[in-house]
Amino acid sequence: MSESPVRVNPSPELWGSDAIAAMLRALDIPYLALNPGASYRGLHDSIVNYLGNERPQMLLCLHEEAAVAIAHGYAKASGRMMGVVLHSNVGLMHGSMAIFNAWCDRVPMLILGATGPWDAARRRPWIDWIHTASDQGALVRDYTKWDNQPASVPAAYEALLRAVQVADTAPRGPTYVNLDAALQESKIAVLPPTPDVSRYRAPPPVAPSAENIEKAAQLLSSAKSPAILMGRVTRGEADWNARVALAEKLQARVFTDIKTPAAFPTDHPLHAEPPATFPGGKLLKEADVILALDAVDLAGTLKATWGDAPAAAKVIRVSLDAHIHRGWSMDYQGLPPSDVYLMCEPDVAVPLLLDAVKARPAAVSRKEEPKQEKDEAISIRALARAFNELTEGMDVCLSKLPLGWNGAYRHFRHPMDYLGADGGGGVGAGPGLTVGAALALKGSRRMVVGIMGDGDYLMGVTALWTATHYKLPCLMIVANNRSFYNDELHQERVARERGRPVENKWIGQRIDEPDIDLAAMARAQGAVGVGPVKQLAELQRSLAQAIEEVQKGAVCVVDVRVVPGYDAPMSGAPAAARR
Ligand SMILES: Cc1ncc(C[n+]2csc(CCOP(=O)(O)OP(=O)(O)O)c2C)c(N)n1
Ligand SMILES: [Mg+2]
Repeated sequence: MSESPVRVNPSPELWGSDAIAAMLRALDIPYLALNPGASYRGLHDSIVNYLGNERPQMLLCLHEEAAVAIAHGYAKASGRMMGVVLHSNVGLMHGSMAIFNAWCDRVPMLILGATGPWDAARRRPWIDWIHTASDQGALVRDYTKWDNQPASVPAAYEALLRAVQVADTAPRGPTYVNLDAALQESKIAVLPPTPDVSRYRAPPPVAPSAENIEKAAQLLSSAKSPAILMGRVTRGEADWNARVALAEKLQARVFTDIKTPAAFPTDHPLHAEPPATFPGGKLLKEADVILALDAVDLAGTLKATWGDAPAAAKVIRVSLDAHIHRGWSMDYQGLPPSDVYLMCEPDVAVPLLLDAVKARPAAVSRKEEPKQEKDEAISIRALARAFNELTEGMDVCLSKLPLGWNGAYRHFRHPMDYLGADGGGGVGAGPGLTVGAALALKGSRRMVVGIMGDGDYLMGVTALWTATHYKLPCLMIVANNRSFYNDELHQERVARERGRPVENKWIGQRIDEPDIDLAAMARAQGAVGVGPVKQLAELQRSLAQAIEEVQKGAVCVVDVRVVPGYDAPMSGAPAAARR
């Protein structure tokens, strides 16, 4: 996947952007996903001709939204940050929705931008003027952890050190460093020595106080019916095992959230109900103590369970997310009550609680798996069944699931089995998240598979080219209902409420006439395109063919025509839940 530049008489002269490039290497940024632009032509040259396009290596993307989504998927799958470079104001505007997704998903990312020259005397007519903005960082300041526009090479060193440190300090998130074109293109006499980056790393996790752990442990040990709500937890196997051990020691019911990555074996007898968009409800109401492990919307879950009445259960909230809560975006959700508040990362608290709690006797009996109804047409459920049969015993990493996916369709048995949703509900992330995960897992045994809606695929489809160009095997299965169907459901709701014809719900929603050939869009970018798969009888064979292609190293897309309709995807959803 390398693109090696020719080396012709390297000049002895050095430029500001060479120093910045050297710093990116010192910081161990592995890749820079980008779409080019003159505002950072200096840095571009330094990556290619000063660093030889390695460590970091450029990954060319056809759209900035894809570049950011790829870095997002990479961070989700690897736990590590990579970089993105976005051209002046316009590239940043294109990338901004994906930055919002990454922010809401709390993933680390180093975003480099460029502007100017800030010195108006050095601007080329017209173009340098329209692509220079005062306070460019303001465009993304409300959904990045920190931003800066350094005015010198030493200041750029410090800005990059800080940007990486801040992005990687929990709660993690994207940071933005805006590099003035003139700074990049200034000649420098010597390269200032790069600092020892090991002295600027993110701090180790903070542990909660022994007193608070004791309080939490007492509540849990004396509970009649404890429950654990899983939220943003790590992908580590040891952390997974500790969560399982804690649930077993407490005999606590466990609830998982389809918005966040795999956190607990869904086929474990203590796993209460399939991962849901809106977890909680009837079964959670039986709990008298709830341990919430950085649950994304704890207040919403309590509301879904107890309505407007105060939660009857005692709540132990484990989260340091409040450190990142600000005024503009409400992604902090409602304010949950907490009887014990452990302000730390959940996987730091779990082993401490595991030691401190008393074992409770087993009370929960094994659940029965629901009876399977026969599939008559291709629904998302039928698609899931065929996929499950074909991937039995294989290591799969699901990088995306469609909105109509019911958490009961497939079990998660390993932290890498599922990476969670897009964070910010910004449609179009599916392809980029999948390509980013494929980049992180390239060469591993795990096959990366994104199952996504046609709307999601169509908005982000050009991410495919980056996967084919850099040979990043992955499978995208499009659950193609030829509609922005989620919103048909909203129109249906509104029509019913207003006594208007429900039959019109498809208008302004259906993606039909012309019918788009999604597989051809894949083939056009060098991927293998399978489908459209229209008959149930063809489904298994088509998916098998696609899996084989990916195993041989291809990027493959299967267009599966699913009947519109969701199979109760929003279990526990309050009646007025919106998307
Ligand atoms: C950027 C963006 N635009 C619009 C929406 C509103 N929206 C939410 S779901 C959805 C439909 C997505 O379509 P698809 O991926 O095909 O899934 P389906 O609803 O058909 O199951 C839309 C348009 C959004 N969340 N994000
Ligand atoms: Mg759709």
